[in-house]
Amino acid sequence: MEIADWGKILLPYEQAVDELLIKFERLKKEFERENKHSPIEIVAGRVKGVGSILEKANRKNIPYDRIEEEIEDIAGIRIICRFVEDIDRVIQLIRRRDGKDIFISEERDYINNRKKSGYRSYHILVRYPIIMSKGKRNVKAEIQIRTMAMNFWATIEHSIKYKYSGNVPDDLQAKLQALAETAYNMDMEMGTVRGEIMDAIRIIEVKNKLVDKIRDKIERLHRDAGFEQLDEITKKFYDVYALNDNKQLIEFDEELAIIASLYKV
Ligand code: 0O2
Repeated sequence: MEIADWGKILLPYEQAVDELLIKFERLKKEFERENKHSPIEIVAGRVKGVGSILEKANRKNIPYDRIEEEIEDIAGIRIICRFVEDIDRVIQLIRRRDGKDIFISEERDYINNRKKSGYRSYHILVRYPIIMSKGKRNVKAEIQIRTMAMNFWATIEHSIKYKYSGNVPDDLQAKLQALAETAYNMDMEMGTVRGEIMDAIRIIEVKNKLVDKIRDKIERLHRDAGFEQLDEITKKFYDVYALNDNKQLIEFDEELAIIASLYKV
């Protein structure tokens, strides 16, 4: 395998990551459009760098000409969730696509069976078909699903492992294992106030949507119907907004709807 070949080799992986990113982003949008809590908070994707691929091949004694067969995470997607419960919902969403646009080859549950390092995450290994100019290719990809707390821990631990080239001193390793438990306990605690957090998020989302509706009505009244009392209505809007009460915003929006119908907007 020539070093100059890598650009070409990685092309299908890049395409798979791009397509999968779009698909998971669209799923997230679907939930948001329906005013439902999205189990997907953040989606990220990357194609492993050549240095990282070679390092993994050396670490696992994989001959360079077997890299594509043996390394499962050249294409990687990471889905970050707010709550541990959301991880299960994401797994179900992916399983529902199995055999359609995604083909699951293996699932690795490092949440119930955490790694010795303390690492927690749910991995789904898939084959993802892409169409290139020369035809179809099934690209291997790894989807990692984890909470924000698990991700925070994994990011920190990854950098430390990199700094010590994998030979992390025992005391630091023990500290990291303890921190992994702290992160997991936080996830568990968050789960107990999930309802409260979701209510708070919903209130903010409703408020932001109301503000957009009100702004749009005022804009149309001014632009399409020559409504002139802009200063007055703007002041009233800011006063109502300052009350921090969605009911007042709803009433103001209804008043505006009456004015809009009088102006035939
Ligand atoms: P990168 O740089 O994130 O891509 P191995 O790599 O030997 O641990 P394997 O067989 O490739 O494991 O599969 P596994 O266990 O499913 O792990 C694949 C990926 O999961 C890793 O890829 C990491 O991203 C993540 N991971 C697994 N174990 C740990 C861990 O202990 N700590 C952290 N921070 N991440 C982990 P890469 O290629 O190792 O790294």
